[in-house]
Amino acid sequence: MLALRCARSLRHVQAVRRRSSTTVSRSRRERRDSVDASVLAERAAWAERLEASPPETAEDAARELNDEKRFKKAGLGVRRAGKRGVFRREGIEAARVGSQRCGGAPPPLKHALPEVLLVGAANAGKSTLINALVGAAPASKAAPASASDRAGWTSGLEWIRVGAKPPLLYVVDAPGYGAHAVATARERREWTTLCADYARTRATLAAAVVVVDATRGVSTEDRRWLDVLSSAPTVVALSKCDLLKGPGAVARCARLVEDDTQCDVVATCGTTGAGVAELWAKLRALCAAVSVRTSDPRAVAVHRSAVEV
Ligand SMILES: Nc1nc2c(ncn2[C@@H]2O[C@H](COP(=O)(O)OP(=O)(O)O)[C@@H](O)[C@H]2O)c(=O)[nH]1
Ligand SMILES: [Mg+2]
Repeated sequence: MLALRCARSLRHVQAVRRRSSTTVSRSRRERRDSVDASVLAERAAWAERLEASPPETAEDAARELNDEKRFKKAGLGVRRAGKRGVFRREGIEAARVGSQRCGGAPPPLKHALPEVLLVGAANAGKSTLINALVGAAPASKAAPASASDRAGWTSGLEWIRVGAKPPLLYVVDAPGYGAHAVATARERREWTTLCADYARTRATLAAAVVVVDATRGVSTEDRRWLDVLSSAPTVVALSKCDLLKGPGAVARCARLVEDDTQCDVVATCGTTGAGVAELWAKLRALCAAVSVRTSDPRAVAVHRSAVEV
């Protein structure tokens, strides 16, 4: 009976894969325990929804194609082979300055600066996106956030100072949620409490980014976090958009996620840096209100590429 059900679901995934505009199966780079059956099922369902939502008019189709071209051009350039491993369009100095584990206290910070929290499912690409935000190519020595193909790698809140002279703001990386995280149920519960407490009580929280994996769409937990973060200005970053295939898929995916979340959505790709300039521009706008509170106008001056848009 079980074998029959497995074969049926495999046939279903294969059928979706044949006509899908996103990655449905597990790639060779993805770990079996981190991209498990539940993730594959989410991918298949999301791929079907993307397929079933073509643009309504020719104008919409043209707009989708245009957005897609813009997105592809927006990468930060080919990785430089040099030891610093930055994108060709260089970033900003950044360093990990402290962390908070479950049951621990927040780290003492040298500067009172606005903070931007990134939350999202485990393996959604939060740490990679933070590195791209500061211009550090994946796996480079310059990368301040630790990324991994293991869902559940980030196990506490991590403060990353963006900018050095002057420091501009802190980006806070968080452990991911979701049952596929390679962690015990207890660890996952503790992470949820840690992040929720931070989100509810942190006075310097200026803005939040909910990272939604473009191959999986918006999950129930993403929605729950959008609720938890309702008191902070929030933007949704669509990650892994390089894995979407077909004409207009990125724009269509962004449109659907915008409908689902009623939030501003920015399409990004942490491995090429595409979309980070737009994300900075959004964050700059969101932080503007808080910079009044912290009375530090430098706090809203951000990544060079944000100025270049
Ligand atoms: N193709 C692709 N893979 C990505 C992207 N961002 C992250 N990844 C991969 O997804 C995995 C999880 O990334 P990570 O940043 O650690 O996710 P986190 O758990 O949300 O912090 C890693 O293997 C990354 O290389 C992206 O934009 N495109
Ligand atoms: Mg991480």
